[in-house]
Amino acid sequence: MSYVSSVFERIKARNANETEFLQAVEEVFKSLEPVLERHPEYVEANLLERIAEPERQIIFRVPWVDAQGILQVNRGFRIQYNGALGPYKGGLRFHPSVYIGIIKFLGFEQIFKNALTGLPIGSGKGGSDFDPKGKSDAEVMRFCQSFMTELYRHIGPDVDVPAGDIGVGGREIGFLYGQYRRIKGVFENGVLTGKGLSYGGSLARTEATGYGLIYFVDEMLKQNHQTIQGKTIIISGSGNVATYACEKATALGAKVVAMSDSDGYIYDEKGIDLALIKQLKGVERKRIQAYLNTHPDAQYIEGLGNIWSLKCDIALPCATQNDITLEHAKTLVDNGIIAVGEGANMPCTNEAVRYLLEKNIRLAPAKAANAGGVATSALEMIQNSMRYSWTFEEVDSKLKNIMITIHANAAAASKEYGFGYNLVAGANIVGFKKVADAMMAQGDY
Ligand code: NDP
Ligand code: 2IT
Repeated sequence: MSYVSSVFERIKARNANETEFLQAVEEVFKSLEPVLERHPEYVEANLLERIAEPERQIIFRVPWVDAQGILQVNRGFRIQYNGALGPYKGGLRFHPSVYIGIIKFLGFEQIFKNALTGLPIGSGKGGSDFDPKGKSDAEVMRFCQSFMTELYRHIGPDVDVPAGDIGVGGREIGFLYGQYRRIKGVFENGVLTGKGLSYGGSLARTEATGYGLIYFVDEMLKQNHQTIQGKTIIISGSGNVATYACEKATALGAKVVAMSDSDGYIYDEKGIDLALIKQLKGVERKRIQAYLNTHPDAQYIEGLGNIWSLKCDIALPCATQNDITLEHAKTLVDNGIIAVGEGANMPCTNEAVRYLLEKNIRLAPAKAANAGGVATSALEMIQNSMRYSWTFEEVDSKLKNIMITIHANAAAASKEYGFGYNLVAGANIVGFKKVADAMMAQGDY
């Protein structure tokens, strides 16, 4: 059995039932065989097994009182996965599906993503099985305060810097920071990113993941002498990433014809009315179906998977993991797709990834394509340290350069290690080598 296979077998045995985590590990390990052949020192240092094991996992009780006065209990998580490159950095996800396997897969992906940004950030991830849907602002505030009452002792601007992810946006980060400041008694705003502009947030952080995704996809298309202009695009999700992917794609001359939420999708052949999506999903927190109230010509179709049966040039899954299965990938290919850009984390199953690559579809992998969010979080940390803010244009231009550089580095590594133009392998290799070298240099055993 090869070194990679034997390590993977041990990881499987030790983390049975954590399916999403094992899926993420398997996908990364597949790219690393040629790297390990050229670098026997990584094998000697058992680097694969070390990198897959989190440095620290914190699981805690989050009690809070709901609007009816009933005491609710949720489970909180923070995984400090790898600190070789900098303070642990990564988002918090509030969603009822959250369990250790989800947080671990996200934290594992974050190691390589954060390394790809070229900025000094290690990897962390956290969250809770709390469901913000249907909760009042006051309930969300009480939950966030209780969550931070335990979390504060584990984080800090030079220790671990959480941010948003599914179910955690500007409102939640505000409540979390308020409680951190109250408990610590210091104005230490570099402890969280994705903050409001009034207390140290960075301009363009809200837009960064979606904009960065489009910069990356456009760069990928340029390798084939194409651009995003004039392309028909389908986006799953209608949250932070989906919204700003839609905004930038539209600004660059593409037409987004469908977006979704967890209940179903809207198809509007005239092009999605993004101002309305922002109002419905971002401000009013309604279901996407309400789009029909003002756009009766559009169609609403229940169920998430169906969105990939629509004909398009580019698919941008920006909702959640395992959104595009092998069956969906086959339908997309049959319908003439040219590219897939992963805005969400692990939105394609491993079988879908393999199939799309086999069919020569341009695939922008999540670790690279959605790294603009965390990269801009790192820019927010830099601004907080300087006690100074850059303009929107300054941050946006740094973001664009970062995305173009990630693309170039991933493409070069893929070629160097015999994968041709395969950004999935290239991104895994660049991220892995950077962290592996830092771990080797620091001993860490
Ligand atoms: P939001 O909470 O803002 O939006 C999530 C969107 O996806 C909503 O439309 C939601 O629908 C839908 N969705 C969530 N979970 C499911 C599910 N289980 N099934 C179907 N639909 C679902 O999250 P973000 O936009 O921040 O995150 C989207 C993805 O991007 C995630 O994979 C996240 O990890 C990733 N990401 C986010 C970054 C960021 O900066 N925010 C950075 C990099 C990656 P509904 O409204 O019905 O819940
Ligand atoms: O998956 C991700 O990269 C994020 N949710 C953003 C993390 C961050 O720290 O900005």
